[in-house]
Amino acid sequence: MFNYALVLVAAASSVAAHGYVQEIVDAAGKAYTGYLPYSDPYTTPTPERIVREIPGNGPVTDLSLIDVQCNGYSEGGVAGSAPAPIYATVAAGSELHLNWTTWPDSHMGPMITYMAKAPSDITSWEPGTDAVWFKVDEVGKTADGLWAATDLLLASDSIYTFTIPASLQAGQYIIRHEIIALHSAYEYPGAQVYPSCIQVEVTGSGTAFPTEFVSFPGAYTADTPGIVFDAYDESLDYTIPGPAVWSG
Ligand SMILES: *[C@@H]1O[C@H](CO)[C@@H](O)[C@H](O)[C@H]1NC(C)=O
Ligand SMILES: [Cu+2]
Repeated sequence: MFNYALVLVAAASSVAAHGYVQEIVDAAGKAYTGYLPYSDPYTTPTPERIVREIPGNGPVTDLSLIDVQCNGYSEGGVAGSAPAPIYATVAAGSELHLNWTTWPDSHMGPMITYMAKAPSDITSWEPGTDAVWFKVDEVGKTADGLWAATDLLLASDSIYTFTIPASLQAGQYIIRHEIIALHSAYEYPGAQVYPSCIQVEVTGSGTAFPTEFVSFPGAYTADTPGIVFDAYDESLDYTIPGPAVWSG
């Protein structure tokens, strides 16, 4: 049984602690509301979103779970990456702006974006543990010691922007975007992964497609560079986890 007032109190007190993508804006300025974990489940009729359902604003720390794919949880009511009912249409080569809820400045870390092409209808596809993901963007720590999250994200009004590779072949894709918070990443488990999966149809006449892919779970383990890291040692360079960026 859910007590709505208690849920609201819990949401209000934890919003300050973590976060998720609350809005997606395309290059033409069209805005799509993200999956809102503290209101969508209690709204009738259920709002249709382009973002796959997440349980809340908290992180995934066990990198072996399907939870690390789209932030759906493996235990309880939501499948690991249960499909969303609709998708956005975006042109190859165009920018997408991902609007995060206010990110706590204690949670420093990289922001990384992957894509995976759906072999069939995106609104029913679950990649499971298949190696289908390729990285299209990453931002870690600058030479000046500024982190993607929180420094750069806060400086841009909580908007993270990346470009759909211009030569990418058309089709339906999941965009898997994440912050990995490193404030307690001294050992494993410790790094906090905050993934979101956004469903899009990419248009254009491109023909390019990568040849190397990773899986989620699978891409990150305790031994992956950048998962265990002392973020408070400012002398350290940071290696962003995962494969090289594919830019088409
Ligand atoms: C981000 O989304 C929220 C909720 O829709 C909105 O209030 C806010 O203005 C957006 N931020 C920017 C910079 O557009
Ligand atoms: Cu937190």
